[in-house]
Amino acid sequence: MAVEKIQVPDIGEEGSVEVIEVLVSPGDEVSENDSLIVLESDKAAMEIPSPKSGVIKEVLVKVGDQVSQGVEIVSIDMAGDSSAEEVAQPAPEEAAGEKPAATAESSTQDAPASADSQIMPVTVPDLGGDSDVEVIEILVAEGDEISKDDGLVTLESDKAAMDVPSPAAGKVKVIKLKVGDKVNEGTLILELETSGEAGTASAAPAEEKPAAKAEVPAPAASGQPELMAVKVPDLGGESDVEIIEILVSEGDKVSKEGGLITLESDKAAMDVPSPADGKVKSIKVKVGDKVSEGSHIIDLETEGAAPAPVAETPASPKPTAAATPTPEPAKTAPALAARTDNGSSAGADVYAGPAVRKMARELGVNLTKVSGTGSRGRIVKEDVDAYVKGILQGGGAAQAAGLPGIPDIDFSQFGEIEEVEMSKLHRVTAQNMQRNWLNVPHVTQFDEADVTELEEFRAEQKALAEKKGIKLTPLPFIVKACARALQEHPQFNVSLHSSGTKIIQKKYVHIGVAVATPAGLMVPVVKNVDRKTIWEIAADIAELGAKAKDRKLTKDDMQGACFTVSSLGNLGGTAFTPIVNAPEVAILGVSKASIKPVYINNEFVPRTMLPFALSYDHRAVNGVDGGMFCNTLATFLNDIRLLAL
Ligand code: CAO
Repeated sequence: MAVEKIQVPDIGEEGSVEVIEVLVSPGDEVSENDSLIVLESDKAAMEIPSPKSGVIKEVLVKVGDQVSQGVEIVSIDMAGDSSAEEVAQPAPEEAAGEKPAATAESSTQDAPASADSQIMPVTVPDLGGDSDVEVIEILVAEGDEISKDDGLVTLESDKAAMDVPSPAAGKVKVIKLKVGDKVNEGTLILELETSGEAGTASAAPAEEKPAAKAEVPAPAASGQPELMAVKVPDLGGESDVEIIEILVSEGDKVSKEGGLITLESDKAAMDVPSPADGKVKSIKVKVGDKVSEGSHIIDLETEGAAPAPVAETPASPKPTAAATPTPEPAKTAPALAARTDNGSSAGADVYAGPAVRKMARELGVNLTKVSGTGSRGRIVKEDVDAYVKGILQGGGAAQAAGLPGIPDIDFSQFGEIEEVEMSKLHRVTAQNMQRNWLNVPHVTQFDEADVTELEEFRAEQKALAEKKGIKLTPLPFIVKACARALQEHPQFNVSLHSSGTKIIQKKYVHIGVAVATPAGLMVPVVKNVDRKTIWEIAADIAELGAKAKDRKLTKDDMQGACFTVSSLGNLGGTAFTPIVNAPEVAILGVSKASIKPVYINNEFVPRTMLPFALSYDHRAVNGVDGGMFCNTLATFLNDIRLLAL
């Protein structure tokens, strides 16, 4: 029997670290890489794995002890030198009829042929500088048959999202992690039952990975501002990786670990974190540049305190190579070599960097629902902000109500297609329409006005209108009539307060006029309609319509409407149901006037009838009010002399 004392390996910490948990007791059988104790410093918690299989003889530390590299943790009876007595003492799993862990018994007593199965502990590989990284998804289940390089778990730090690939093909025996666990290099992920060949092949001693070189010269702790050249850290074997986002500007104050730039290869996106607190002095790169390890990206003015180098390999427990006949963990440096398109709570198949994913996860945003406005449709932080804002303003009612989304369909299976990016205006309009449709309990009432005299009067004014350079259409009359109806029915000139306990009564009358432009729908606002003449309103509509089409509307042109008129009168149609432009509570949809036979004084007479539809928010206005508003509107349009009073 060989008893060996297991010591605290290089944990990359200066000074001693507290033992916060002892995970084994004398008599426990442990496999290599089973955790023995948990240490915690002010930077990280880390599990110290056993470099050997065997039976714990004695535990040499207790909770609360301060330990450092070289301190003895446990003494262990080496499984490889087990006595005959131990061989005769089967492990509990064997007694239960299960295959034992990959102990000496299984390789000597059972004398497995190369095809026999072995248990391979799979541990978290080098995390490329990260520690305490969260498990956000377990990609396999116990009993799953998996292939080499299949993703096992997805880890996500604030710098990168990464899958840990399987180092071999096999069957998942036991999963040792759960979602939410924090892991470091060496943490046991699962036990994999492999064929004898696979086990033998992977039992080669793990090649010790030299610590990555510091990319940033550590300035002396002078207390004076120092200029630090921040360089791209180890990219896990990737080079010529594209910069897809610069996350800071010159003059910005940044905190240590705050993202500076986002890189993206064809496999993953990662943020390069700041190695220290400081101020961005100058940015040496731009979006689209290709960088590799060591590329100079930013000059950072620090306070002179020596910061940790950016790419220094993290403090992580690592059994020494010689003492660790462990199956070699995946050598992928996951910071960049990992997939990011794996489904996760943060969003499946989305084009977004780790910082954005983290932000989304923290806010509970499903990134598949967010439209990206970054280059090539990449989702940037502003998109998540806008999405959340939309939800807060009611745009997420569908999600909140648990309505199922509309699935994306591959239409190319039915014929030729082309994907066309929506303009920003189109996207905003779509979002607002959905928000209004879902939030406002709509009622639409239909009516018509006899505009025979209005049209006769308009025809009479044609020459004068031309002289004034104004095109006198029915619209300014309609807008003016709406203003008068709003004054007579002030319950339409309100907005509902979000508290649901009060309304905001408006004493001004500004009316929006919907204008369809090639870029999308805009609703410029004619201000103080109640105080303007028909000519002034006509001139305002013409000016605002032209500005909308030329995309010259100002913010002021678009704000402050109490009510909207949407006219399709130039096109035709008899009726449509406009959507209330919340926070307004009503909208008028106007269709094309036409000559109709109207029964007056016991006979049918030809009259020009203007069909219109009033949609309103039934929370603010009831049906009787709607009917009265329509009557008033029809009365004013019927006899436009009333508008002059
Ligand atoms: N019934 C019959 N004819 C009508 C009418 C109606 N309800 N409304 C307008 N017309 C006529 C006009 O009189 C004009 O004909 P004439 O030149 O013979 O007089 C013609 O239709 C075109 O009018 P217009 O669209 O140029 O002018 P407008 O004042 O009605 O609209 C504006 C102004 C800015 C809204 C317009 O330029 C425009 O963009 N119209 C398109 C309609 C639109 O975008 N509606 C938004 C609907 S999306 O919800």
